[in-house]
Amino acid sequence: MGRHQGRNRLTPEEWADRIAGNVRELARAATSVENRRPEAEALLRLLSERASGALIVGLTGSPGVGKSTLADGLIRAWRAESKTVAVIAVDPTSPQSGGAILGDRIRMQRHWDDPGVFIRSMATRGHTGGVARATSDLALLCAGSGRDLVIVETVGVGQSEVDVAGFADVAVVVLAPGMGDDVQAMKAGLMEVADVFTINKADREGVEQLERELHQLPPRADGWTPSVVKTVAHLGQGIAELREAIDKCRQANFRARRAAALWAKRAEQHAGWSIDHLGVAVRSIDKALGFYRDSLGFDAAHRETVAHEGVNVAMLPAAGSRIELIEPLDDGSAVAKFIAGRGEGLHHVALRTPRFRETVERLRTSGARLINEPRTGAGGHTYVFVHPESTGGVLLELIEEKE
Ligand SMILES: Nc1nc2c(ncn2[C@@H]2O[C@H](COP(=O)(O)OP(=O)(O)O)[C@@H](O)[C@H]2O)c(=O)[nH]1
Ligand SMILES: [Mg+2]
Repeated sequence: MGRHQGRNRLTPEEWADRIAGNVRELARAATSVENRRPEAEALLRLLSERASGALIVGLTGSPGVGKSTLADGLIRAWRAESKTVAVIAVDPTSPQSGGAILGDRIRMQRHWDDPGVFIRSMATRGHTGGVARATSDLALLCAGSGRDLVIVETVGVGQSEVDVAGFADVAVVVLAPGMGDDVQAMKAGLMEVADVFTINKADREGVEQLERELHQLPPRADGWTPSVVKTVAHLGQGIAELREAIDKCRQANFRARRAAALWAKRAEQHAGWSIDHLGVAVRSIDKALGFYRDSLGFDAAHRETVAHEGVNVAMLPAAGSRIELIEPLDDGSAVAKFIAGRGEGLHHVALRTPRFRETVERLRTSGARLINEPRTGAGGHTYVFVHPESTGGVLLELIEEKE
């Protein structure tokens, strides 16, 4: 594996090892991840491929219900067993006012000198780039670098900017009596994401009412019945029960499986590249279709004449990718010359990449032979051809994957 250009020119493997035991290295890596540095991509790709024993818990609820105070309680419970913790607090307030983040800091600051606790606050307003992506990337970083517990604190449920349910192993929805959280109104969103309900501020009026409403929720489609736990977070009451409920849900494992699938998808996205199609040069598309359509049963989904390339093409969806049959319009076309020289057969491989411009630049600096300047085709996609002499003997088409 090649050495990346990033931190001290470490390989992603070396970098990952360094982060594992060191909270300051983790903080630096988190900054690279947030800034979407290219070397951080490589690191995340590596971490997403590694098995992780981390438990990712989402703490979601309205501002002020006590999420940070609960996080603090969970940190203490895990630290009591010498387990390491990371907290990612996503805050919708502006970085200027900083209100709740300051609150988070104060509530969790008792851990500031504990290297077993890593806390990262992220303001959503003023944040450049996708917060959802940054959040799941940070969670992946913390989980993949060996933290035992990763808590992601977010506001809102279901339709929120950061849908923690998508990547958490256990999604805890935090409610408090008298906070104006209308269970009926939130029902649809709650039903989808809550694995555990916590009624925090259980020292207040209205707990029973809220509890009743939660128990009246219809059963979930996947058969899981969310537990309902009562806590008084600032007094540490109910934390043990909350932890138990989290563990029970984790053992049920349905979410872990879902999260694993999501991580796999994420890893794929990191790689980002895919085979868009394989181009096969043929003398006659109609004749070739006799095989691909009639014998193999592929549909010719799309046929088109690309005049400036001097070809007719037919696209056949095949095994998650596509086969492009290419037939020369006349003897002057490059494809006609290809067939005359080499015979019918594999003409080019087309790769799709989300890092198109970056890749073209890299090809240029490395001296690869580009056949054309990047241009935009009829379908609106931008592409460039790389000469076989640079690619190991096959014409390569690079296509931009638009994000
Ligand atoms: N009465 C009471 N106050 C609480 C409880 N839990 C947290 N608080 C207080 O509620 C306020 C908001 O808590 P915080 O954890 O910052 O809420 P967050 O915005 O959801 O993170 C703070 O002043 C806490 O001390 C609780 O169980 N009972
Ligand atoms: Mg908070």
